[in-house]
Amino acid sequence: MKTCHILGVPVQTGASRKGCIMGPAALRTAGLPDTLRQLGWDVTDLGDARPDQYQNVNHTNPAVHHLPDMVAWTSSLTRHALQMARTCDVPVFMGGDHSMSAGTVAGIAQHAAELNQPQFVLWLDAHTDLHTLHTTTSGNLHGTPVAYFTGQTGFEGLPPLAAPVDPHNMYMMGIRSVDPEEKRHARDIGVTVFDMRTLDESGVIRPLTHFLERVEHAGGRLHVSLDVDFLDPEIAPGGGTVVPGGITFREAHLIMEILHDSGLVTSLDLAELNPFLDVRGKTAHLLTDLTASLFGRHIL
Ligand code: B3U
Ligand code: MN
Ligand code: MN
Repeated sequence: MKTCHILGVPVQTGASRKGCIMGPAALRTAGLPDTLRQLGWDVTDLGDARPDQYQNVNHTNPAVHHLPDMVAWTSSLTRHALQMARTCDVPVFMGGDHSMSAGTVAGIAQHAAELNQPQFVLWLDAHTDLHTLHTTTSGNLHGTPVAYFTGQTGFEGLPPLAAPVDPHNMYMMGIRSVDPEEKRHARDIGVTVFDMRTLDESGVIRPLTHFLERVEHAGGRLHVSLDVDFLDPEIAPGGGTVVPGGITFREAHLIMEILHDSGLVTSLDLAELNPFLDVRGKTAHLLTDLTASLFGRHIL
């Protein structure tokens, strides 16, 4: 039986709106752990993580806020993620705002380096989250994890990375809100962005299978990071930075089913669920159902 360890990550200081702290509780209420058990997985819920000790860190960019929180969460989550990756088949991180991924991906990538396998990341999001501490104008640190874990400069005060993810192994889907500095950055470092125009023109299957073939060919490990705002706000209202024109219900399930069938996914983030903004648990249930599709739920 395949094993899955689930960790709650109640962090909300990377976002501008409060509420993501309740994300793990909402996903448990929606039945995520039991849903995976019913699909035949050996599931252990590790409870909620805590940040490490806070330290005084300042930054020259006055917009940046809650940097000590991100530092404390990143060091804690890097350790947790590494440990979980060593001890189960598929770690799942229930956020929590997307600043969580600075730590989860750093730890997961460290494990891939131990195994001598390349780490790939599929970033499912309306945003590229490619700011550094210097380029962010909102100062909301959930807009920075990708630049951090791909090893870009401009993260003074954050833990040094043991194993940065190669930007060429970084694929993004659903992108439709990108700041000018992020655009430049994406181009400069060579991440692959399947924006909404690409998906409208070609559908979701072609870019996804192209990506999965690359992962398979490279013998890579695959981390999926799912931000609530990847999805259209009509089906997923429970996010703090929703953007119109997102992925539909059917596209989202199809993506998860294709990911499952590939057998390549080795870890998962569920980020940015804000139950305070959700409508009767709709988004929490959708995330649970999408995770079920990723873990092998079939219609027939
Ligand atoms: N790029 C903008 C908006 C944003 C990024 N990530 C989220 N929102 N969730 C920023 O604030 O950095
Ligand atoms: Mn995000
Ligand atoms: Mn987003």
